[in-house]
Amino acid sequence: KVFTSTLCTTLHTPQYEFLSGAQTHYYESPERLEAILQYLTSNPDSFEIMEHVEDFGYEPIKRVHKQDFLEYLKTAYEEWIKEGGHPNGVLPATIPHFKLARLGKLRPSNILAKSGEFCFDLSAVITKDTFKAAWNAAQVTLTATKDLVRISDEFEKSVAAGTVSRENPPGLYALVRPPGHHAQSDVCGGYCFMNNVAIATQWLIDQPDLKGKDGGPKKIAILDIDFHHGNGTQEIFYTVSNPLYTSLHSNEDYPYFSGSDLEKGEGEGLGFNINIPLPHTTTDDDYVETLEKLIKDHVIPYQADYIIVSLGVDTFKDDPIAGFLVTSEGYPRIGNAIRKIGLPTLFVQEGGYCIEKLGINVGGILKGYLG
Ligand code: SP5
Ligand code: ZN
Repeated sequence: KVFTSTLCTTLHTPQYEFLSGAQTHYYESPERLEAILQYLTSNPDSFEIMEHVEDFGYEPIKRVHKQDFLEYLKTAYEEWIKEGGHPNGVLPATIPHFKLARLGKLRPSNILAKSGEFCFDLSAVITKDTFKAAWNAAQVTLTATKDLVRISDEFEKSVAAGTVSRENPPGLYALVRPPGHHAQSDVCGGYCFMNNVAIATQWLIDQPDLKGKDGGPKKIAILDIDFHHGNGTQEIFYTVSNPLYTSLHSNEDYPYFSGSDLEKGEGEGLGFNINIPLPHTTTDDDYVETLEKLIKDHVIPYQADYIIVSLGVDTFKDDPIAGFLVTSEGYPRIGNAIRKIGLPTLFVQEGGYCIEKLGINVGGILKGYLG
């Protein structure tokens, strides 16, 4: 089952961003979703598209993001225009590296100051409807997450009754944009504003009636297979032991300042943050082998109740802004490796920018998962 909404393709359309100092078109475009949706729609035997979106309100978002940051996302564009900012949208004017600002002593209320305080790069352009778009992506992801609970309960019953094998775990997919894994609790960047996966994960943990195997909250293992490290998801859960955050990503690319395998979590979270940086030369075989090892060594022993996948296909060999040597034949193998974990899984769309192959690559992972 695929959860999406037309708002994912109509809202949030910045005209440009800056890559290596050059002004380019905005790679994180509505066409990305249209391409994926078109592929899934033309495979009706495998995919059922749901356009129903439930409104979970502000609470689940506030559990992950700070109030002043959310307020900023909501009001930034209007203030920006009032101050003479370019209508393309808000981008940082000054990124605070000053000691006093770091200590939190200087927090000017001016939009030009806040644009840097709450954003870490030149790719997260805030337009008139960016808040609404990010809100919508979070709500679609939450809608899918609620259904994950339902299908997971059904799955457990069927397994107990012996009508379904554990080898065939159910799966759902949230087809959303803007993506989320670079968004931290109070900073946007890397095309991300609200961290959809983190919001969904925290919501599952927060449900009072959802009990895990040990009587505590359900346990979630996050598998981040986007080419870039999910600095946002890592930051949000760095000091807790639920969820387990795991990521395979490039060892020499954006966001540069996070993703080292020395980042293992802190306090109660120590050992629950697993980063596996990989070289640009990573092939299908390399990738699948590393993923299977990650699953065997870390994901299975964690004994999670659910898997949430940050699904990026910017690992693709022809991705225009990223890419390992992964081919379209590699994606079904990746999906199959995830299926073998044997747990109900929610896939949430993150990056992937090679429009012509997005459908087959995302579809490949999902089909590989379905078996
Ligand atoms: C969700 C997601 O995939 N966000 C990625 C944002 C990446 N933005 C900066 C990309 C920098 C590209 N560097 C090009 C190096 C060319 N070899
Ligand atoms: Zn990415």
